[in-house]
Amino acid sequence: MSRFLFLATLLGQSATFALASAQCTTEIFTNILSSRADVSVNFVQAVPQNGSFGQGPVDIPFPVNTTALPALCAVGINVKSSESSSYNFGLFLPDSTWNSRFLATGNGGYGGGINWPDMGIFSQYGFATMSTDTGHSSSPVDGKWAYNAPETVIDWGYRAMHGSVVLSKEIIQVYYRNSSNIKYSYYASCSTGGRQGLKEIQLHPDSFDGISVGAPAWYSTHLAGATLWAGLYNYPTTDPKYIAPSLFPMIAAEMKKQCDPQDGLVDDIIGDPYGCNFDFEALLCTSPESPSCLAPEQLTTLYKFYNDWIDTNQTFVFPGFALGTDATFLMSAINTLGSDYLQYFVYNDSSYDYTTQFTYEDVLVADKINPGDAGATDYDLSPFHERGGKILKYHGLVDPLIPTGSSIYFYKKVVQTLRSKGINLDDFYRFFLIPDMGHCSGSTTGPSYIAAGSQALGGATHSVPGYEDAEHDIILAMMKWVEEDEAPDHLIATKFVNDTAGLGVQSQRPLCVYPKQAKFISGDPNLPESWECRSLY
Ligand SMILES: *[C@@H]1O[C@H](CO)[C@@H](O)[C@H](O)[C@H]1NC(C)=O
Ligand SMILES: *[C@@H]1O[C@H](CO)[C@@H](O)[C@H](O)[C@H]1NC(C)=O
Ligand SMILES: *[C@@H]1O[C@H](CO)[C@@H](O)[C@H](O)[C@H]1NC(C)=O
Ligand SMILES: *[C@@H]1O[C@H](CO)[C@@H](O)[C@H](O)[C@H]1NC(C)=O
Ligand SMILES: *[C@@H]1O[C@H](CO)[C@@H](O)[C@H](O)[C@H]1NC(C)=O
Ligand SMILES: *[C@@H]1O[C@H](CO)[C@@H](O)[C@H](O)[C@H]1NC(C)=O
Ligand SMILES: [Ca+2]
Repeated sequence: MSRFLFLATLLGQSATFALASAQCTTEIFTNILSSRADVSVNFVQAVPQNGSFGQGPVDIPFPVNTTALPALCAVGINVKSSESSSYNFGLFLPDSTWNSRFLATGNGGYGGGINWPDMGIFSQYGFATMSTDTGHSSSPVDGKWAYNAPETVIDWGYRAMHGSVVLSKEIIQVYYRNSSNIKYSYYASCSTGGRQGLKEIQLHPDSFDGISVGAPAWYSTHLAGATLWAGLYNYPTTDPKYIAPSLFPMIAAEMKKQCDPQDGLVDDIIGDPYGCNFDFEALLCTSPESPSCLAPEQLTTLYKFYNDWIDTNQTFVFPGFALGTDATFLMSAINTLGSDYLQYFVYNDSSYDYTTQFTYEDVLVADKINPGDAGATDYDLSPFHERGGKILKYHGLVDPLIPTGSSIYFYKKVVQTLRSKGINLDDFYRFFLIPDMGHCSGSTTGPSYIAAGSQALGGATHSVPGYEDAEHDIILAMMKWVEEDEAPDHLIATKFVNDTAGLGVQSQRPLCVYPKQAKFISGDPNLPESWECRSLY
């Protein structure tokens, strides 16, 4: 029996075999996968220490090579998922630095492409990492690929992620044949990536021991509807209710003025938007000539953006945005993240005129069709709790794309579902709001970097330079909780000067386990010890 055939017979077995060190060759992977007629190897490439890898512009969402990699084996795999669909996934398999752990990462929006950049970051910790293109190729804001492609929508919904996770684990077990089994499996990603992580543990609680998910796009049908709605509130531009983009800075300034102090410090950061009883009427024009103010009709538009969408029969549809969030992105134009979903995922009809036809009824239609069963809407996370899984979730408090309130809503729904089963969420699911952070990463002045998915830091390969520990790095916090049963009672977010690691730390601040929040006590506000996690009331 040839060595390759012998290896192939190991597939799926948990035996540890002492053979030569792992070989990064096409034959190895072809043989590992020889029993799977639906699977083929796209490429296998050995990347040297400090090497780079990527697929260039064909990987539309991630065209830039990830650099400074540890020595690893880069692998591309294709899986046929139906008669009319297939998906690809990529693996980074570190050579001698493998930490005996697996970590999967996800995608953004409707984007199709392998997330080599985040795989690169997480491989720096020693993880064998995986990302799937979810079965198509597109930018995050382009949903046209879903037209007439229901099987591809299923791949995007959950099938590509799950199939890739299962196959990756099998490949990894065989590839590292002189190592122990995979000790732990993890997930880390944001946005659609957050949805993918929650969906995977809802469908397959055994897939991961721990997940770190940010700003999850978990309520696909309602999120897309609300995204379209936000643009339509402010449409057409000739309507008296229209707010021109040039007015948004003035609105933001009024929100800062009224809502900044509630966290105990006036510092240009709204740490407690839900504790702010905002007086919208302060924005009203005091005379017809006032240059920068709103008419009553315009105020109505703003009310809608910052309040829950309640529709027919007093039904809650989706949360509004947190006070302090910049409405420019969603209210300056009708965003394809909303309109493409209705046209291509729901109605399969590019002539569907959302500008005149869209109402709450369309959200109900979307729920009924449930494109790709993508929504991570199963609030009963008890199976994941029972298998010992841990969830670290976070959401920026000025997320202009996915309302912060949608993560709060999900959390509360899980509380409502599990409390009667005697499950305390703090035992397995902790949630952090990040003041001043936008969608997944980025803040003006606030500390928001925690080394999470989609948070690449300038001047660093991974983690929080100078603070590579479970208090500052959410990946290490997740590992500590899973592997040492030590739950984080807070995290500390970091702001580097110019968001560049080498320039030093500008400020750090605790992120508190929801519903606690950081209140300023005294001292230097840039130091975490000047803040305390306190209950809301
Ligand atoms: C397997 O790993 C052990 C420990 O790292 C090493 O001593 C041994 O030489 C390896 N065996 C082979 C066949 O690579
Ligand atoms: C790593 O690669 C980069 C880019 O090729 C190069 O500039 C740098 O000197 C290398 N660093 C080391 C330590 O080899
Ligand atoms: C990116 O990496 C790929 C694979 O190693 C390589 O073929 C390509 O030349 C790289 N592109 C750039 C711009 O470095
Ligand atoms: C989508 O629309 C096209 C064009 O009208 C039609 O040929 C196709 O059957 C539709 N597909 C689905 C899945 O409804
Ligand atoms: C609203 O309630 C009425 C009366 O119960 C019901 O007939 C109708 O279908 C409801 N509409 C929606 C959109 O839920
Ligand atoms: C930070 O960026 C600004 C604007 O690009 C620049 O003027 C400033 O010099 C930078 N500061 C440092 C310490 O590099
Ligand atoms: Ca403040």
